[in-house]
Amino acid sequence: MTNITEPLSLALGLASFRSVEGAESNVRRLSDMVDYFADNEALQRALAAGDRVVYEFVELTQEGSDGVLSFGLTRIRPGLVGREYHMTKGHFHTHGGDEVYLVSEGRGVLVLQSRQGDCRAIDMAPGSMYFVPGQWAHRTVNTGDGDLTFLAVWPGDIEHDYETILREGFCKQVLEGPDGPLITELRG
Ligand code: M6P
Ligand code: ZN
Repeated sequence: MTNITEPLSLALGLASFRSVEGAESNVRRLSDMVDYFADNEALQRALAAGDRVVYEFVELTQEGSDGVLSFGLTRIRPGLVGREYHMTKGHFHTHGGDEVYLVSEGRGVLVLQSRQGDCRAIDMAPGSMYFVPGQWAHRTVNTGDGDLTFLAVWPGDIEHDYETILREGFCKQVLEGPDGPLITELRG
């Protein structure tokens, strides 16, 4: 948890975010992603070769309901588990709360799913921003050959709900196809 009361300027890199007092570093490895990737056999095969990092993020979380913002930088390494690209777990915000992304490097797909079952997949590219309305679950997928790095900004008073995604999965999967990423509709 942080309490930032002075103006701040940060380069969009994990190291500069980590240098802020109170920054929380998170690493998600293959072993943290069991039940998230669809092909469990492929996940177990990959794990046997080593528990590699799928993504890292550094968060500067501030608590408060008076317009306080939290923000973080996420870097997803390139890679596949079976035919599925490396991705974040993805989550809903328990009581809503919008989120904004700004991509600094890489190529990817933002998968969005509303509580009513609407489903979207939006291409992500450097220099573009993405707005996630509060009621939509969000997952980011690295479809490129290099890192996918993006800034995220969200309200200080949200809570993350991973349970719904674990239970129900996402409505779309992003898979490697013969001519690039292939987005398959699972439902919705
Ligand atoms: C971004 C934000 C964070 C999120 C992180 C990792 O930084 O959306 O809120 O925690 O990515 O994603 P996840 O929590 O789904 O693992
Ligand atoms: Zn979020």
